[in-house]
Amino acid sequence: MRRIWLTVIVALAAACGGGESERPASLEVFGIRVAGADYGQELHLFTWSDYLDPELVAEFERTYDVTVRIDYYDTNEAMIAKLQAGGTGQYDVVVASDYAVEVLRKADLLLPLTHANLPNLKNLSQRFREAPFDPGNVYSATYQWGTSGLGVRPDLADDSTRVIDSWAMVFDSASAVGPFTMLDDPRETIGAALIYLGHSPNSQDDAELAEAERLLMEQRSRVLTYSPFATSRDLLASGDAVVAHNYSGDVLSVQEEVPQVRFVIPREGSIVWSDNMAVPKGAPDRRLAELFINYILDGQVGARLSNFTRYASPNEASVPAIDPELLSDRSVYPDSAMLAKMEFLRDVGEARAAYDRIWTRLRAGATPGG
Ligand code: SPD
Repeated sequence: MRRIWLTVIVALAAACGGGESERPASLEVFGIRVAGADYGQELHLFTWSDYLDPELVAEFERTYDVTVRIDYYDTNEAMIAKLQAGGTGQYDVVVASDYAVEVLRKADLLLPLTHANLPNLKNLSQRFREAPFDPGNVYSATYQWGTSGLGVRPDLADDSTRVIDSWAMVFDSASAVGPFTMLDDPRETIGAALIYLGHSPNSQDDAELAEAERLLMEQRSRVLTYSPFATSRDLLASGDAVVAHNYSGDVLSVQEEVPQVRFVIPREGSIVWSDNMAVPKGAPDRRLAELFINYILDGQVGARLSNFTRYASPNEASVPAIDPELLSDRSVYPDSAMLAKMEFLRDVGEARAAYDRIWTRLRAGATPGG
């Protein structure tokens, strides 16, 4: 029998809503007691696509007698633009990456979390309770974390002995091993170029940014496509791309269909990131939002989430139930030597405009600096 039913203590009081609803007057589950009258019927979630096990959605819906409505996005920039254009009132929970939490917080678009409603926050590991973009989880709680790097098909490479753990496979034409894609994500792709050149992916230095732009412009004619992570994943699976710049879990999820697929964290270093749950200002149902966040932070739920997404869990209580193969995969949980070469993206403040200009010129086919 599912663990949830072992732990639920359902008050036997009459269901609310004149007997029409199955919802009990109060219930205690996932570490928190809540009155059924305290929250509404629908949770509105805004998140990355392919990032939530449908069985977890169904369990949350059954447990709290609610319906979950989900909208998806492919980049933080698309999510931020929608929230800035007045979308905050449409969503109860938004999943935002590290630097995007900073951007949303500075734009005053987030509500502080009510810690009394989130007993499972204690399950987060220290690194995610004291993350530099939101120390003390004032506005956000980590959902999953991962790394960015290169998905590779050694079985289709021009010469499999030339497959190396380096960004050179996409930035140096002499090291290419076949058609490749880059992420249609400004911070990730400009960040990868900066790292290959030996700079920080958070650089705010004009000369370094100009150098990265020149590298990306030189690379442009060789890029098969700049694509969102899901398209990159599919192009790797179909074999149209032999190398695909992408996120760890989305590459590893291809292995079920194509076991030869590898995920490589380049030796020059890369980006490590976290995606985090937050409640936008104007959220229709803050209480329900916090029930959802607390649910995801449950140890068993967090493990099921990682086993589904193939991304790393920030939840210490999840570790015993995570697939041991995932836990021991150093491309999912990099060792300390590799982590030392990786950086979280941060909000670059005023330099955001420079990144935007580079990206617009790159994607429009304009000349550098023009
Ligand atoms: N399938 C969902 C992938 C989510 C990846 N988040 C990446 C954030 C990188 N900044």
